[in-house]
Amino acid sequence: MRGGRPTVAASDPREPGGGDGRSGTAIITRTKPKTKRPSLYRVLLLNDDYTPMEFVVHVVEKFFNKSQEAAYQIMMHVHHNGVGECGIFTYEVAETKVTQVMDFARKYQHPLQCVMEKK
Ligand code: TYC
Repeated sequence: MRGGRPTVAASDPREPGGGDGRSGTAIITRTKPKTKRPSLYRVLLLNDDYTPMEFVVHVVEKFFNKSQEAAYQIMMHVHHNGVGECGIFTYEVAETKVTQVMDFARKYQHPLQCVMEKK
């Protein structure tokens, strides 16, 4: 787990008189830097009957920085299972990948579909 238990300062009831004389107020101090992990999104390719296999392999290499071998495996996974993951990204990066793939497929008049889903 991340984040630490906040420290409570001042007002110690064991102190003679039962406290610091400041009417039970306490200061909560943060013990760790305030960091929030961004939500992550899977970018998926969907199968269709018309987009050539070589085109899909090229797309996966070009936009997801995969080797030809890895891209071929992903393409075949999509071909056999209907859907497959090309990568996991923060929202804006995932959105950019989807747009790039969809624009590229449209340019070559292939019906290839690319979508993102929250992890
Ligand atoms: N099913 C396509 C064919 O047989 C190949 C293909 C694979 C298409 C993956 C889209 O995301 C895809 N030509």
